[in-house]
Amino acid sequence: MQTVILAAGQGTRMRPLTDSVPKPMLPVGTRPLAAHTADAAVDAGASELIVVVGYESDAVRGFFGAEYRGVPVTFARQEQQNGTADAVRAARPHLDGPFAVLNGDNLYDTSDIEALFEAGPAIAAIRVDTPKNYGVLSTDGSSVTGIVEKPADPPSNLANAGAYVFPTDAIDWLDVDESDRGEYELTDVVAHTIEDADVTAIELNRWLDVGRPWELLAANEWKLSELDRSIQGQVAEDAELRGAVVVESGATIEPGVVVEGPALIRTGAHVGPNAYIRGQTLLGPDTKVGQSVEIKNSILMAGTSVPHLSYVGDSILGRDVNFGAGTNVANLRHDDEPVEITVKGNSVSTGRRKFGVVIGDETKTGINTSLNAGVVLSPGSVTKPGESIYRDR
Ligand code: TTP
Repeated sequence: MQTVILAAGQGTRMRPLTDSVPKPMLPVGTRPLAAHTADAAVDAGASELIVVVGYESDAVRGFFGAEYRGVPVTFARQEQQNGTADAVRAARPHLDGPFAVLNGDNLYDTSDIEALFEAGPAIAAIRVDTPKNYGVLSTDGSSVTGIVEKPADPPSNLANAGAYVFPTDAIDWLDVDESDRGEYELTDVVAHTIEDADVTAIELNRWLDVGRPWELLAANEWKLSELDRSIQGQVAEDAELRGAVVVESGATIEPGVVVEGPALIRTGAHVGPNAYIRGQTLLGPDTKVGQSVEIKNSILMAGTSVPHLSYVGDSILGRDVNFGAGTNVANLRHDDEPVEITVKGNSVSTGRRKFGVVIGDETKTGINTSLNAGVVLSPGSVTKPGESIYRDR
């Protein structure tokens, strides 16, 4: 089945990490986020991937190329990010039969996508505790009878999980009206499809919508937990690698280092001597983690250095960041409340008791910088030696 992967969005809630990298290309385990979506489609038998690109499209095109895991890839360009139906409309010239649509920023289990593809017209659903924050489905047995966006009085706790199989006729139903929020929404295409065809709700076992920075951490937690131990790089004899640790070829682990799995040390990374890498950490390509540095449940993107005497917990450091010696991250509030961060100007709870900081690309901190829990720094930020940072900049 032809599968449309939506990867044109601006990822505004993920800023500043998406200032120059499109969200689908942010690292999740060994590959970009959208590669996991594509994997689920390929494993479920996709015949062609039609990847809709827009924002920072070169990175997405460069990653997928003409073929992905033996499946042909076609790109469709969405000129303006006017909504999900508009994005599928960009793919329309390439569609010629029943087709699937997957959000390029969602993680799924392959078996769930297989079930979706087998079901014919179908929509993926996930049971949630707070349905009023989602598109909510009404069902009659396994058939979908309605869909309503963020209802005050939800008809069920089955949320729309952003994965669909449409019948051929739906190619003609993509020209929906503009919604109240000024977008062309796939939900309206779904509503039309429900009226015309029997649409099955496929309940997913697991699903993650990666919209905000802490969800990128959650995505890594998911994908790192699936890694098997593999040591290809150079590891000093007295370094200790516990459990599901992956050290890629071209990575170096110096003496006195302890790594607790699941952890992924990518090619070109240099760790130690005497560093402590704790579980669910991704050290990206060409990162450096030096003497007496502890990193826990964090993502360090390509080229980033934390060379001396630092603690980094539950944090995301963009590309080519440099932490001055003694830079430390707070990841816990003394009142034990969930850490909040600012997303598009609003303070939002991460829902996490432990969350550190989000650091834009090419930031440099002065020595002994203290970064408070929930701080977000824009790309290219600089802090002075000894600064305590409580506010985003
Ligand atoms: P969203 O998560 O709604 O949008 P986004 O990814 O741009 O993020 P944000 O809201 O933080 O700005 O989009 C859901 C999926 O649809 C996602 O995979 C991106 C894709 N998309 C497009 O391809 N084109 C669009 O015009 C929109 C709005 C989304």
